Amino acid sequence: MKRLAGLLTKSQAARVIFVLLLATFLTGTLAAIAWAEAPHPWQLGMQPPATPVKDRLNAFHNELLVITFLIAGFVMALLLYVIIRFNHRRNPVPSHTTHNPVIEIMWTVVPVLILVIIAIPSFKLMYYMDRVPNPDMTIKVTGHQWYWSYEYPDQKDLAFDSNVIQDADLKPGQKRLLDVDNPLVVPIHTSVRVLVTSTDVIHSWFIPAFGVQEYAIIGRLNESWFNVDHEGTYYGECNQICGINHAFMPIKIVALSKEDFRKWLATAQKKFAHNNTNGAGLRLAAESPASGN
Ligand SMILES: [Cu+2]
Repeated sequence: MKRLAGLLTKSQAARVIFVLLLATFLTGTLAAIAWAEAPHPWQLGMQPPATPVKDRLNAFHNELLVITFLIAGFVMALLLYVIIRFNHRRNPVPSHTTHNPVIEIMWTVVPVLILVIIAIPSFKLMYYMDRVPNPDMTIKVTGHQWYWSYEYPDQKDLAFDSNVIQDADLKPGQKRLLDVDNPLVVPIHTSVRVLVTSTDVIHSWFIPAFGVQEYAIIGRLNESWFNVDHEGTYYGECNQICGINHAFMPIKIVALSKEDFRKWLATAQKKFAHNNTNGAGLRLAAESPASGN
């Protein structure tokens, strides 16, 4: 140890200590960003993933975090080195060098390479998120000021609106500004194609746990998809400022097993029968089957 201390000057020792502290800080921070089981106050990181898209988004996010920390750490170390080594006291006569072609080429080429390394998985992920080649079912989502409506075109045109539950009507356990009267119900392990549109202004259908965020634009049908891998309730919100009640059009999705979904479908088709056009294209009061409840 004495020999080691003899080898290092004071400034070198300070540098070693700095690097060790930096490494400790970086590993500590990265460990703290590990998964959380459920959302809780002061949570760090994103919601636990419920779809393969979100899985990949999380993995990519973590890779980027490592790259970002490495770059920030490197730049910070360089800055501190310059401050310590070349300050006025230690280096009274500064060098007048203004150009160094090798360094200039390096600090141009290296960032370009880093960006290319990031761009390749990024584009792959974008195409993966874009659409699913063979969807098992389709859901149409329409944004309105200020609620969502959902249609199941392959389930006898099942259709209903989904409105926020007002504060005064909240039952125990229901989440304020997140729970709705009629959630979107989907089966798990099913590739669901989502078609998103709007009837008035631009909205955005955003489900963090699914990694789905799709603009709802008037006269356009935007496409996205998800395949939920476990049963549960997932919340989202309109995340495009769309008017005075923008904060009051949440999204609630309930993912059920395929069997439970079929049961729900049977009741929902009765419950929302008054919305059902049965493919006739025209909604006639006389033709509507009696409502189940
Ligand atoms: Cu909106």
